[in-house]
Amino acid sequence: MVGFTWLEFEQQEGIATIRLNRPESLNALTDDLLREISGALAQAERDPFVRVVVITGAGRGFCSGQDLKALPRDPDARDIGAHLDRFYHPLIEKMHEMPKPIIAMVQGVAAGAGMSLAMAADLRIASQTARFSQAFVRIALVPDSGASYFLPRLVGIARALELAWFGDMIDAETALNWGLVNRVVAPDELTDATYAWAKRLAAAPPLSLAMIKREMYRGAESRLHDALQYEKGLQVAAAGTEDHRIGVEAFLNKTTPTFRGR
Ligand code: T3D
Repeated sequence: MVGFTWLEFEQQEGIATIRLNRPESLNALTDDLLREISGALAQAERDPFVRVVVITGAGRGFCSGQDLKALPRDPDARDIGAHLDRFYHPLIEKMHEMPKPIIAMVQGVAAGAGMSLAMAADLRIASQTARFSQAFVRIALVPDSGASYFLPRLVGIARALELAWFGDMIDAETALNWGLVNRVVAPDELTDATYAWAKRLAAAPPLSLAMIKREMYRGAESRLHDALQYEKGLQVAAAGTEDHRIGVEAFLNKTTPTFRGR
């Protein structure tokens, strides 16, 4: 297993946990940390024993976005487009395309690209302490790292514009009401609630989960006719798996299936 400096990577019972570990800056994203998150995801994707990924932050925050203290003082001295292409885009695309489910476990603040990171996960469970901000406008930037893609899909265009134009912080309850997070739980229940879902997903048929992920994201972008055709292709593949046979047999025999990912 590759070692990491800026995050903790643990693996247990089919669940890989990636914990950003720069708590003094609320886990602000440096190039090194971004490189390590991509590396940890690649490791989790390759490892056949990993079925689910949980991404979270150490300390009182989830992630405060780009480390503003790590930027060159002279804005002309950097190419932000190249920086996004090199460090952010591969990570966000990897999360979106990775066949395994990713859960963001959010405590405290998720701001700027830190909020994008949470939105690029498939599910979000928030502590009552969670807060979300499209902080970009506060430093005269625009939402990046997939925010313009994920945010309107999660909360609708009017709320996406409200969040992006004002850059205000919203609390966990608002995030839940707006559809930005799946669940809000008490701070001391966050870990249990997250790993209860992670364990259920780790025990579910992995090929079905992978196809459901592709199907849902594709469906959200397609016309109905195209979505129906795409669903059909995936369903033909799902029905041909050994796990499908195992699932049907278990149902008929009133037993609990053990899925094999085949
Ligand atoms: O190449 C590119 O730039 C492309 C990518 C851009 C994407 C982006 O993410 S742009 C948006 C970057 N993020 C922000 O603008 C958020 C900046 N942070 C804040 O506004 C506030 O810190 C928070 C609202 C997130 C939290 O406030 P609060 O009061 O809970 O905590 P705090 O005291 O402000 O922060 C605690 C420490 O973390 C503090 O350090 P100190 O004073 O104790 O030494 C603070 O400076 C540090 N910190 C927080 N956010 C960042 C940070 N340090 C570096 N970069 C940060 N983003």
